[in-house]
Amino acid sequence: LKRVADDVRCMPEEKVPWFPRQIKDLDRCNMLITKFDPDMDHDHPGYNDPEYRKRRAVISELAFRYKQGDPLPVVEYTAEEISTWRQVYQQLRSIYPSLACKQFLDGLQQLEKECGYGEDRIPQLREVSAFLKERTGFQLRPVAGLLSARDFLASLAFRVFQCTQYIRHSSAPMHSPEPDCCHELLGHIPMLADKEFAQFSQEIGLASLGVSDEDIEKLSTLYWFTVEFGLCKQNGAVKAYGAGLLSSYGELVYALSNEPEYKPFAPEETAVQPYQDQTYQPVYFVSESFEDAKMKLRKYSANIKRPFTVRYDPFTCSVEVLDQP
Ligand code: HBI
Ligand code: FE
Repeated sequence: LKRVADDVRCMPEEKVPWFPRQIKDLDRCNMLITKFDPDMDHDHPGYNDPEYRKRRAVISELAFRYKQGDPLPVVEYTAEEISTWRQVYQQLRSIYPSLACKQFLDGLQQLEKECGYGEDRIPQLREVSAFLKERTGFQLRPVAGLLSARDFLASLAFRVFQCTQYIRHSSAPMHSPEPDCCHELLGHIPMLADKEFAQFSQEIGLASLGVSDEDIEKLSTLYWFTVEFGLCKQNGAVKAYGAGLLSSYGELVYALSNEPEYKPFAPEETAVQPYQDQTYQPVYFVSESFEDAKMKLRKYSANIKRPFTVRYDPFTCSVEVLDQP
């Protein structure tokens, strides 16, 4: 294997989009998509609430200023914010035992025991990141909102999860058009404490580095139907592991009812399935296991056209770029 020089003249296909090589480069992966944010989206429950928008601006600023390696910012949440969290926590917590997969329930139980999870306070990213680092090597970094798929996926290659720190508007505790801390802390974090799932997430990230916009779109759709809305079989029953489901009472109940269509997870097909970001999914994909999903994803990724291969070096937290053998 030959190392590819950074100099683009050495690359036959010059059109390889920039991608982060070192964990520090994630400071440049900060392209926000504003379509669901409360300053832009007229349907956002906080659009007509100047206080809420001011609060969001303060918390956004913490994320904009953050550089890799800085201590994670601590937010002192207000009584109103904690009350929103409590409602979300109580309602979801009551249905997890029957609807969530085993890995999620294990992770959540550990977080409740060791990381201060509970209905009375909103966990801080700093303590959650330290917890994950010990379990699976994942760490968090603060982000001000929805990121571009390319930037979001790239961070996963480094086992970095970009995490929002604000909470949804108090008038709509059961729904948020954009990711918020309820979605991250309840939906994503318990799963990221699972080794197999963490590996799966990093591999989607590695597969995304430097690929075309079309391939980003497909990987993003795969991410959507697995990490966000995935179902899996467990002891003969179907359970939820997707964070979009595990942070939405309504869709979690719906996804595991008789109403939606189920299809077996098959990356080639899943990657081109149209999806919904405004309402419930019309179809969900069911994995046999994370092991199985990971193997299928690997096979899919190996077929993505890229004039080089990448390998993550955990000692230096960097991506090695190698010529195709
Ligand atoms: N940005 N902050 C943030 N959180 C997400 O979960 C997220 C994102 N950007 C894109 C995205 N998720 C996915 O829908 C895929 O496009 C990768
Ligand atoms: Fe998410």
